[in-house]
Amino acid sequence: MGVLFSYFKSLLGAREMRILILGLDGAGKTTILYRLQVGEVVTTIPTIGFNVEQVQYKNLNFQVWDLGGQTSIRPYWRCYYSNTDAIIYVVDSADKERMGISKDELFHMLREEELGDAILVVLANKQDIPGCMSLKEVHQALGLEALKNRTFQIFKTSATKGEGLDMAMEWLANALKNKK
Ligand SMILES: Nc1nc2c(ncn2[C@@H]2O[C@H](COP(=O)(O)OP(=O)(O)OP(=O)(O)O)[C@@H](O)[C@H]2O)c(=O)[nH]1
Ligand SMILES: [Mg+2]
Repeated sequence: MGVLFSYFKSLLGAREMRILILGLDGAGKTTILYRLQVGEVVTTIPTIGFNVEQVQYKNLNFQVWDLGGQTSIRPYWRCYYSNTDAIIYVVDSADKERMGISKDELFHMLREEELGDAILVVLANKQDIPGCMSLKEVHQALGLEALKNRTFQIFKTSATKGEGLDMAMEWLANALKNKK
């Protein structure tokens, strides 16, 4: 019995987590995906469709889906929602004009039943740009205080400088472990 139990436990431990990276076009999603995967800044072009990569963090395996964020592509995000363990929602902290649109897309997405259990990580990205919104301002502009019954956390990042991502992934890895 003990052997069988540890067998299933190891199977569970080996299960790959499914993570979606979402956010408006130009927020830095693809840059973040490849920062996580290869640890470097890659030159990106706007994503038409998606990129999917295996990412290892600590002893966890993630299957990370990075979906294009252009207006015409956003309606397709929902095709990828099922079995999602976590969402990394990326915001361009310097794009003040579109913060409202980013908020609307975020809450529209969170209303989807399939994402009811998904952990949420918000990344206030592009913190290296002078005059960008602070973490607190992004939190407020996105109306995150309205989130109820959702495991979530917000972090400030600079994908190009490689700052803040480690902290966010550390938190996410722990949150996912606790969820199992
Ligand atoms: N200054 C700065 N630029 C960034 C940062 N992260 C990404 N960028 C730049 O922002 C631009 C868009 O980045 P992408 O990663 O392609 O954006 P995306 O969210 O994947 O966009 P779509 O694929 O169109 O949805 C690129 O020129 C990146 O180099 C950051 O933290 N700081
Ligand atoms: Mg992209």
